This record gives sequence, C-alpha cells and structure tokens, in this order.
Amino acid sequence: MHVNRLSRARKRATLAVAVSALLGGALSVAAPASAAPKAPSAPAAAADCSDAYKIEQTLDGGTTWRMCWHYNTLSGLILDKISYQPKGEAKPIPVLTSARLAQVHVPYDDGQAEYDDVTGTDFGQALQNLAPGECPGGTIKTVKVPNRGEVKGLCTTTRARGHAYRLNDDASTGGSGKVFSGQGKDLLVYTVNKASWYEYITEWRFSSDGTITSNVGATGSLSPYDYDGGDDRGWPIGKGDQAKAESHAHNVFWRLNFGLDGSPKAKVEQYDSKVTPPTGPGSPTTKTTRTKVTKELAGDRKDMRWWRVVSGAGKNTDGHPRSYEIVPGASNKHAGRPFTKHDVYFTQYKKCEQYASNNIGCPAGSPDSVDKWANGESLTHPITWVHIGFHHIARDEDQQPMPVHWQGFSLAARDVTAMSPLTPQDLANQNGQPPMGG
Ligand SMILES: [Cu+2]
Repeated sequence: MHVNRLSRARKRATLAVAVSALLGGALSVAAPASAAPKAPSAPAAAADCSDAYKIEQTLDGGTTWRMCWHYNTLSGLILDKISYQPKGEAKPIPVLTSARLAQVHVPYDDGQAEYDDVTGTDFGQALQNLAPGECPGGTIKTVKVPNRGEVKGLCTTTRARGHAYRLNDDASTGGSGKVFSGQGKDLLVYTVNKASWYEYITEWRFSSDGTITSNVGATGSLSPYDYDGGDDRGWPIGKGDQAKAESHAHNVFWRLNFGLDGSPKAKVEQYDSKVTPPTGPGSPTTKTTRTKVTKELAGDRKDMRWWRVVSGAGKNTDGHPRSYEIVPGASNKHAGRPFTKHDVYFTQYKKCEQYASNNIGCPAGSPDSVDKWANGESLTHPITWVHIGFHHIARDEDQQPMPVHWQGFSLAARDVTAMSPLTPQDLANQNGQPPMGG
C-alpha cells in the first residue's frame, strides 16, 4: 500500500499545481468574496444573450427551447435563462435561471485517494475539442476557455427519443377511429471535460414534452495508478489476478436555480405515498400526503417520495400553479461525507454557494459544502441541488477506452401547460373530459 499511496500522492500534487495556476481565472468569474448575497434580477422571458451564446431549437409539436450559455473555468458549461415555449403558448415560459454541474466527488474505496473532480482537477480547463462526427447533425460552438484559448467544445444537436405518445382512438375509447402517434425529439447540449484519466460528458437534454434531463457520462480510462486494489477493494481487469482496479464512487452534484415564470420565489413541496394492504377481502389503498418545504432541507429518496418546485408567479390555463418535478435516476448514496449523505438539497439562494463541496468564493470561514448550508433558513428563493452517486466496481470491459457509464436526473413538467404540449389538434377539446368508451 505504501507505493500505492506515494504514486497517488504524486498524481494529486501535479494536479494541485495546475489548479493553483488557474485560480485567478476561476475567481474572475466567481463572486468577489466580500460581495453580500443579493437576489438576481428576474430573468428575461427569452434568452437575451448575444448570438454566439444563444441556443434555440424548435422540436416536434412546435415546442421551442431557448437558453444562453457561458463557460466557467472550474465547472465548465453553465446554461442560463432556460425557457420553454410549447405550441399555443404566446410567449416563452421561463424555467431555470441557471443550471450547472456543481461537483464530481470521487472517493476511492481504500481511503487512499479522494478527489473533487470539478474544483480539484483541471476539469474546466481541459475542455475537449470535438470532431464533427462527435456532434452528429449538430453544431459545434467555439468556447473561449480562460487561460487556454478557443476550444471547439460545445455540441448542440437533436436526437430522436422514439415514441412521444400513441393513441388508437377506436370505438373502445369512444373515438374517431384515428390512430394518433408522435415521434419525439430532444435538443441535446453537451461538452466533454477531462479530469486526469477520466473524461466526463456533461449532457443536457430538452424534450418536446417539456422534460429536462441531465446526465454525466464517465469515460476515458480507469486510473492506472489505481490498479493496486490488492486489499479486496478492487477487481482484477488484467490476466488472472493482475491489475486490480481499485473500486471508487462518482458522486455527482448539480445546482439548479429555478426562475419559473420569471420569478425566483418558488415553493418546494415533498410528496409521500403510503400503501396499506387490505386487512380482509378488498384491495390495497394508498394515501398521498403533501409536505410544504418552507425551510432548507437535506432530503432523502424513498419509495413513493418525490419533490417539486412550484412557481410563485404563474399558473397554466387550468388555474394550476406551474411546477417542475425532480425525478432522480438510479443512484448509490455514499455515506462517506456529510454532503454525500443526502440525495437532494434545497437551500436559500446565496450567490457565493456554487459548489456542493470544496466551495470557492464565499468569505473565509464560511462552511464550504451544501450539507452545512441546509441549516434551517426559510426558503424564499430555493436553490435545488441534486446528488446522484455511482459506485464503480470496474470490470474487464472498462478497458479501453472505458464504455460511458451514465448517471443523472430529469425535471418533469407538472402542470406547466393545461394538457400535453404535444396534444394533436383533434384531441385538444378533451381537457379533463375525454369521451367515454363503449
Ligand atoms: Cu469510475
């Protein structure tokens, strides 16, 4: 283990030099340490950045997504002023003021190495140039990376997602005999950043039905410095018992600043459903309860539990407040650090709180991780932090290059529009009252 420790220590030291050289660039985009937190002005209805920093895409059903982007030296791609305009909406509906990666925490199982890949490696600096074939059907935008120069590093394209919906509207459902079906398309926005041996694909997906999805895909290489898991904390990937790749976790965090209907004043709600089996003949019953989250929360996933962020400023034409539901993907929660112990955090907005761990930019002496920020303050402008973990026990197939392993979450539109934004014209009169089948 001694040699192992040395080699990893050396690797970390090399990176530390690189990062300290970059901090000037990083701080130039972060808040001045002395700046008092203040609420941002309400986001514009549509992206109002210059053309080079604008992304706009119309998809199936006439849905248009608009946003701006900028680039941060540490965390890379940041999307701003994200708005959604389904067909029939007179103007864009603001959804998110900003959305970004907030940390990738990588602890190795033997306790000998632990990285914060976003703030602790040259993740943001090591934006990768993309070949045209890596952005099929799309456009690769040029990113000005501070202290490095121009990188052809941001792909925007579209990708088919299969059926968006299908309805055989036959006599059994009282219908016209028509078959309605639609093929869905997503706007895809992504970058690839290198963090030592790994490469992370940060992907954002905006669907015609109003869903937003972000996934981080890890590829590149396993670290050859860590082929020494001879302590039953690794998996042999070389011949026989050789090259035991040390197991480790990738704990990925995102930071979401909602601006639903142009206002930061959203409300957070948690829903829990409890199923009761029948005591005799009969069927199970289920009771769903809503808990208003009025104070900062460190939340934990549970069967039949979910959260939503509810607009404080706008309703759909059914009179229902617009909201977005947080839909976490598969996750392995890691108990190793206080900030990895929870799946979702809602904290009151503070401009300097940008990274889920090892935060940079708050005044000296301030707590530097998201778990400590969730300390009971009232939520008037909630910031949503999503944490998705993946415990990576390597396999022979992880070489070489390592097939992409994905982890992420979705934000599902809930009552943003009065019906599906993709409802065909023939069915548009069926809001809450479809014909009764025979
Ligand atoms: Cu891994």
